Amino acid sequence: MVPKDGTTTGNAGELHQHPVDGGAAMTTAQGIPIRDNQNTLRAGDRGPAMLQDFAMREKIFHFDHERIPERVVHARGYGAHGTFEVTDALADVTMAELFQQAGTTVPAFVRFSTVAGSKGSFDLARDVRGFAVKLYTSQGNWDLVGNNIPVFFIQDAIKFPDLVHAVKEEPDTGFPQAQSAHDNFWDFVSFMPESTHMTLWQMSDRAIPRSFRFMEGFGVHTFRFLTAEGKSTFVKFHWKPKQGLQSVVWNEAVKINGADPDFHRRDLNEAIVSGDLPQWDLAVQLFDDEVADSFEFDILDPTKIIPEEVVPLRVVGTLTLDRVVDNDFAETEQVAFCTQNVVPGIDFTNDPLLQGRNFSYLDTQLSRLGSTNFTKLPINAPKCPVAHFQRDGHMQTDVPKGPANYEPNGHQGADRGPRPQQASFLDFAAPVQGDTRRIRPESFADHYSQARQFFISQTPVEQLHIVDAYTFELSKVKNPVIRERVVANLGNVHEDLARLVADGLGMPLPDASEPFAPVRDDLAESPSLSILRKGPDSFAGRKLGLLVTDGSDADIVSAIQDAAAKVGATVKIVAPVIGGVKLSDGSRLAADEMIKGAPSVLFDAVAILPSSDGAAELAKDPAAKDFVNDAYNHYKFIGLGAEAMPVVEAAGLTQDDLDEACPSLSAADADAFFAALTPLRKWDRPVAR
Ligand code: HDE
Repeated sequence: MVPKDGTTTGNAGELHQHPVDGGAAMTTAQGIPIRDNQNTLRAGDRGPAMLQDFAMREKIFHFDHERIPERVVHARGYGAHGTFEVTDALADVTMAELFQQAGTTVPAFVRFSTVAGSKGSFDLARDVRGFAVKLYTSQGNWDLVGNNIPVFFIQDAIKFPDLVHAVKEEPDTGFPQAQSAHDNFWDFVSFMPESTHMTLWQMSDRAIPRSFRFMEGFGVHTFRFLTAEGKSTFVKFHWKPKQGLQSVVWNEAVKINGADPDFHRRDLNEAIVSGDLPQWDLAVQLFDDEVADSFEFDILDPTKIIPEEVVPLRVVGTLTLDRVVDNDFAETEQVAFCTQNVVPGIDFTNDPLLQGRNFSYLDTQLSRLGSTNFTKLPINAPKCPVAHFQRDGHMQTDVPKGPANYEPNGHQGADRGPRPQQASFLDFAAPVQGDTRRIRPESFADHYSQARQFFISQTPVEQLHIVDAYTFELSKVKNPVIRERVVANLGNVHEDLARLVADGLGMPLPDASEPFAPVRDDLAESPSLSILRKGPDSFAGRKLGLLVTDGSDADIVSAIQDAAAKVGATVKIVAPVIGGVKLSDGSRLAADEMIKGAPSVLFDAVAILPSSDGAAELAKDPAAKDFVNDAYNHYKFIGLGAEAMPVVEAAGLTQDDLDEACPSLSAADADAFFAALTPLRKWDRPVAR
């Protein structure tokens, strides 16, 4: 109500506002200060909303357009900032300024992701993980857009839309979400023997990592390093986690997805925030034409690896993730990785997948970010000078000065603008010949030899996990003809693999399919392909779930906390209620989780330390019984306090089941307990698969 003299009497709505003091003055996006963010301007106390309420209209207008298209693949991801430091100069093979001197550091941004699921899907899908790194170098951004698996499903980019359509939700039903365990994926794969090698990796525990921190990363394709003189050296890029490798088991993954769908992102966030900074070494495999020609496969074929035992890794730098993002949308969602972002001294090869990617990544940004000016967003902007005559376009934020917007030009001085310089990006002078044809070269025809090599390089436990994963996935395939085609392909990989999967599916073993090229069974085992052989050398960076009750022994609890701090591990206190417990000495211990919200799948090992009354209560609690049972069935180490037996027995386990992997706990052996956890799992425990 506005009095005749034009002064306002205030809004009636103010009567219903809770006064909150402090904070900067709130404005509209146009900077106009506003006095009420709760009530739309009304005509009369109970009357209609007024169109003239620009603050309300602007607010809703902006909200309506908050979403941008999610990535067509790798939609679910999590990013962090870091620093990359060169530890071994590569001046002999590349002119890249970054690699001229040990000690050079550049800012980095990394985004980890799953491939198939939507942005809101769960973290522990069985899937390939993206491992995309942007290095902001003095010569522009270098994006190494890799995966945690060193090979790919297809050899030619033209098949990518088919692959992705096949793995995503089926178009008629709209499910399943974030998983390959369905007809369309295996139907496609069964007709694409070139995918077999990658499915071996995908069915291995590599596809259910415990944490982003415990995965390797690979550039996949063969790239080139180039000297200023144009001399080329082939290079493959590897990221090696200093934390060691670790995965979960499938039954655990399924349960983690329910208990904490954000398991991986939470893990990375917590590690960085707590100062336990994850690190990876960047290693390169360097080789020349002669070595390339000596291989039985084509180095341009992205379904092949070069075993580390054949061309050794040279560690050249270290990546440290040291800062979480300030804003998930502005940084992680808007970061635009592009495979074509390479710097002088790095160049592409003719890998047909890489060549297709070099088109796709730039192209997709227009669809996602809506403007060719996406390079101006803070997360994408190079941290070196940028000078060109690209102009205008949606959301242009530059205000270029002067008359020149073309080159060459005859303007003088500052008006003239930038000019191409000699000491700049150098394209490899590749000799090219031959007819233009749509062919798959003969050198790309062997689809099974390296798949076999991968299988025989695994430990027996890992081989069984691969068998189980194929069996599970194919059990979700409704059409038996598809199962038969896949198992027939596996027959070319390894007799045992095909037979065990056929047995698991309850089907007769089909004849192996006809391979396009003879399968080599003489490739040597490559131990570096196993995860279990590359485990950590301590429990550092891992998490112990400590189950306590009122009356738990205060000395042991503090001894465990001290011992954990010494090895760099985290202890999470799990209690019957989130309010915590009163320990034996009368002190209060705050809980991190209540037992009903913290199943043992969230921890790398557990310890059960109830008082005798507490144990009697826990023995009645289904959540506590599952806590023990799952830990046992997932091969985890279980530390037992003196009073823990009733809980263990309630879970159906007997003293006989409690092998040396379930050490009894006293304050004196807390250090020894953590040392015993180093292998992470007790794989020889007799658990039925
Ligand atoms: Fe990607 N891929 N990809 N890809 N890819 C995308 O780019 C594509 C491939 C990878 O965290 C998209 O910005 C084609 C191999 C990662 O933002 C898109 C082909 C490898 C990420 C695209 C491949 C990858 C992507 C979707 C076959 C491992 C996430 C959104 C020729 C070396 C990057 C986007 C991030 C994302 C296309 C194959 C890794 C559509 C056409 C091989 C880690 O451009």
